[in-house]
Amino acid sequence: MVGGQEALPWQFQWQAALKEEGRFRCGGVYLGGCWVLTAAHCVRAKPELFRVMLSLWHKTKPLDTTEAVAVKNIIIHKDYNPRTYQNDIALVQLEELGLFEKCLHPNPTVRPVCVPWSTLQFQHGDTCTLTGWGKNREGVGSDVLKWTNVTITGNCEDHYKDRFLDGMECAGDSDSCHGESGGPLVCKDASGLSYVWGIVSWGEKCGEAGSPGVYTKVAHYFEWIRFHIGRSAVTKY
Ligand code: 4AZ
Repeated sequence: MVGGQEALPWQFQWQAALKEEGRFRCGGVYLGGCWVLTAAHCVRAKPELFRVMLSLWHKTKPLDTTEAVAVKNIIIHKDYNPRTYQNDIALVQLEELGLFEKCLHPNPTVRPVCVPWSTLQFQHGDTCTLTGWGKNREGVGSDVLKWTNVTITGNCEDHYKDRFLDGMECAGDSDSCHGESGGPLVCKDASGLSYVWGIVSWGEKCGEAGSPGVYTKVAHYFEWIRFHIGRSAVTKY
């Protein structure tokens, strides 16, 4: 992340981290039940190789509340295109605990974010919050979770031309960078509810004025998410 400041432990309770073979790979966001949302380009390996970390703050030093959960299944959008990054979205289904139909121990430090149901809920000019452990301007990843405000922008077609495709969103001012991928851009509605508006996907630079970061526009995939989670997340949470 270019700019931004360190979060407090437990400040962003929906934040997830994906580790692959024990190494930090990407961000993610908890949707409730046994489901975590991330970018498709983050999870191009077998489920067995991943662990989802929740209630994590320092990348390598877990808190007492940190949970590391195995992955049962990964659902990558069938139209994900690794060349264009279109449909860069994936659902990570967590492994259940023992006999219970639950994937987490009771943990008040982990809470889900809402999934936006309409692409009109937030718009150009709205300020939202990006969180992650990605690289700063010097190319160094952060040990502790950081956050920054970003503004949803409308100038992406102008800037990225035909690389800006359906299901993508742009945001600027502060910027995401390598290591933030899969993590959330969260917007609050007037009543204070938090929605995952974007998933960090790609960009040509980090933190250059006039070169916005590109996000997967989650509202565009509401039906896809609902189809795959079905009633499981709703009934189990
Ligand atoms: C990356 O390499 C990356 N500034 C993520 C986001 C952006 C650029 C690069 C957007 O994962």
